[in-house]
Amino acid sequence: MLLEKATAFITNMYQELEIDDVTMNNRINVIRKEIKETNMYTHTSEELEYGAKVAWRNSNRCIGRFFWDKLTVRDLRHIDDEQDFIHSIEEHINLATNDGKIQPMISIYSNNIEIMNEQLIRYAGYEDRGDPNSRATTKLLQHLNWSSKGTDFDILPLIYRMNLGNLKYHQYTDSLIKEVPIKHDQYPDLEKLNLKWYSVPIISNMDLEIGGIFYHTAPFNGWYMETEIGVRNFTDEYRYNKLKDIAHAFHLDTTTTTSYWRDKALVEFNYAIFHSFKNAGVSIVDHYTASKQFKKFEENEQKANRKVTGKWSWLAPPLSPSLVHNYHKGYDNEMRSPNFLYKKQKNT
Ligand code: HEM
Ligand code: NRG
Repeated sequence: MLLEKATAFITNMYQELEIDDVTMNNRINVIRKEIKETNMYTHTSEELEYGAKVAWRNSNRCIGRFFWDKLTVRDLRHIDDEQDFIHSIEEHINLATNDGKIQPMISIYSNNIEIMNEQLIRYAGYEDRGDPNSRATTKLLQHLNWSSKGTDFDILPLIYRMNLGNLKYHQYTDSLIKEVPIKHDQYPDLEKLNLKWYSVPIISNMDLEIGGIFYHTAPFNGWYMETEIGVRNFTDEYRYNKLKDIAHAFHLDTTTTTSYWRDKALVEFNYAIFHSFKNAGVSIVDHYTASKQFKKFEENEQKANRKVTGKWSWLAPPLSPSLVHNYHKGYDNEMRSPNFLYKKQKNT
């Protein structure tokens, strides 16, 4: 089974990269021998890099795939020292943030290291404040004796475990995390809500599968699409739930839904998210541009004779979805390999 998956991966890779058949068959033979002797095989750094890029290309829920080939892949499988690990995570955050000009990046570790965070950067969640999505992680940290300020925006520390040892946490230095205050050029009251968001979404709870091998610790990032923050994180009732406060900052009549205050507030707020990031010099994409880029991706894939798979309900942006092309067509949600997988099944 592993040999079949390895062979399929190597064959795809070598054909796409136009490497000759002799080299390809030699590599498959080496892998066959390694699997026979050890029940495992080891990717070369080149295989890891190509595998991670194609895993992004195959991510059906991602609208950002136009840039799949522009992924910086850090092969960190050799790291086994705790301080080296922490340093390398901080380095990922620093290099990916890149003073605001965000670089798509993935750091791939050995499975002896585990990361418990959902994203490397997230805000804590308490009973009455913060991000409700982080309540379980925050409780876990409190068990580990983490103490925090208890604000709406406490950055959660990195929670990790090495070689099945004890859980530990590491608090990032403040200056490492770039955050963007949210303001609106026509409505100064918005700034008074003191909303802010971190610059870089670095997903750290998915498995990367390449040629039958699972990398459990492989945090990756691109940049935000504005609706992720504007439509979901601040607006969902089970997240920051701020739509009414935001509408008041925009002087809208919130006593009746027929004033369309919810819709109007949502549009202006997403405008504010986008321009706050832009003015702070932090990469972000609006949903129209992202959708146009995705169309280009579809065209590129067609030229390369590959079929684009996708999950429609995730590719349609949650703001004015019918105004972008991908709302009006269907996608096949077939799962390709390499890919990123949930560790535990999520219902979304
Ligand atoms: C999901 C945009 C880069 C892999 C998403 C989503 C958006 C998005 C809007 C949906 C998220 C949600 O609704 O919660 C972008 C943009 C990028 C980018 C604008 C800029 C470069 C990347 C990179 C990777 C990646 C670098 C991996 C190497 C994924 C995966 C998902 C996803 C696996 C599904 C996550 C899940 O199921 O929770 N992306 N993405 N994306 N993206 Fe991207
Ligand atoms: N919606 C989540 C982030 C999910 C992934 N989005 C990206 N990924 N843009 C949130 O924090 O709002 N990426 O790799 O860039």
